[in-house]
Amino acid sequence: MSYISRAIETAKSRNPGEIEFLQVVEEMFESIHTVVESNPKYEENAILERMLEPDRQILFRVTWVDDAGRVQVNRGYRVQFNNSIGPYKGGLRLHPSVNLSIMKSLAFEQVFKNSLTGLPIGGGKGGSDFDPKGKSEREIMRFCQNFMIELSRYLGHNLDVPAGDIGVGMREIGYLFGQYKRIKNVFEPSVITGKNINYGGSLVRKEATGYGLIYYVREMLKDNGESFEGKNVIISGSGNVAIYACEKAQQYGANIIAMCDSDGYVYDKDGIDLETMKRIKERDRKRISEYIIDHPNAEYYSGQKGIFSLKCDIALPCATQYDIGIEDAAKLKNNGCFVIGEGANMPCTNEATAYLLENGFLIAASKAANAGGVATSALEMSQNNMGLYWDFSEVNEKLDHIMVNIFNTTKKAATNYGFDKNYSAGANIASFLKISDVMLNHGIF
Ligand code: NDP
Ligand code: 2IT
Repeated sequence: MSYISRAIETAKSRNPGEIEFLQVVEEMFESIHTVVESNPKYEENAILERMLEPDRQILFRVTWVDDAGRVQVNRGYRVQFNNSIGPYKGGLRLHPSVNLSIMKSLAFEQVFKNSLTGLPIGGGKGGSDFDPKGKSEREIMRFCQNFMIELSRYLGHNLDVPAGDIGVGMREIGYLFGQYKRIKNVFEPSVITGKNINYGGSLVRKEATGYGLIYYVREMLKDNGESFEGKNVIISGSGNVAIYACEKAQQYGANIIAMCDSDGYVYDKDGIDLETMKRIKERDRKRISEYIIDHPNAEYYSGQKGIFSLKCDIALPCATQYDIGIEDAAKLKNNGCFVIGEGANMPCTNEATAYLLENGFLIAASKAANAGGVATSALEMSQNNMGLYWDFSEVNEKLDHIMVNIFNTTKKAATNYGFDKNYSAGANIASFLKISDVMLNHGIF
């Protein structure tokens, strides 16, 4: 049995039932087979076993009181996976589906994603099974404050720096930062990113994941003699990542024909009106079904999955993990789609990814393609530490440059290791080489 196979078996026996975590491990390890098996040093130094075990997994109770005066209990998580190249860095997710396996899978991915940005950030992830849907603003504030009471023990600008993810945007970051400031009695802006610009946030952080995704896909298209111009695009999700992916793709001449939330999807053959979408989703926090009130020519269908049955050239899954299964992948192929840009983390199952690659799809893998968010978080930390702030175009140019670099890095690794147009494998190899080099050759144990 090869070293990789044994490491996967160890992961399975140590983490029984952690389906999501084991999926990301297998996906990563499959691409690094040649690298690992060609150098005995990896095994001699137990590199894979060290990479598989988070430095620390923190689980805690969050107690808060709802508007009716009832005491509520949720579970809080922070997985500090690996800080070989910088402080733990990664978002906080508030969603009822949150569990330890999902947290670990996201934290594991974050380690490698962050290394691709070229910036000094390690990997972590956190969150809670708290469901923000249907909660009042005061309830969300009380939850965030109580969550931070415990989380604050484990944070610090050189230790662990969270940010947003599903269910956590600028509003929640404000509640979290405000509570941290009260507990620690210190104004420490680089302890959390995604802040409002009025108290230390960075311009472009809000747009960064969506814009960065489009910059990466632009490079991938260019590499294959293609562009966004005139392409029909579907975007799953209508949150932070989806909205700014839509904005930038439209600026590049793409026609965004559909977007969704977890209830259903909107199909607008004339192209999604982004201002309406921002009003419904960002300002009013309503359901996407309201879109057709202003745009009666558009169509609304309940059930989010149907979005992948639409005819399109490019699909940008920007909602959540494992959104695209094998059946969705087959529908996309049969309808002429040939490009997948992963704005969400791990939006394709391993089976779907294998099928799409076999069928010649160009895939911009999440760990590379959505790294613009965390990269801009690192730029926010730099600005906080310098006490000096850049204007929109300066941050945007830096982001664009970082995404071009990430594309070139992933392409080069894919080419060097015989994976041709499989940029996902390139992302896995390049990030593994960087983290393992530090752990193997530079005394970072
Ligand atoms: P938001 O909370 O802003 O938006 C999430 C969107 O996905 C909503 O439209 C939501 O619909 C939809 N959705 C559909 N199905 C689900 C589901 N089962 N669980 C959760 N959401 C669902 O989150 P973001 O846009 O920030 O994040 C989207 C994805 O991008 C996630 O995978 C996240 O990890 C990833 N990501 C985010 C980054 C960031 O900077 N924010 C950076 C890198 C990756 P509904 O409103 O109905 O729940
Ligand atoms: O998945 C991600 O990269 C994020 N949610 C952003 C993390 C960050 O620290 O900005």
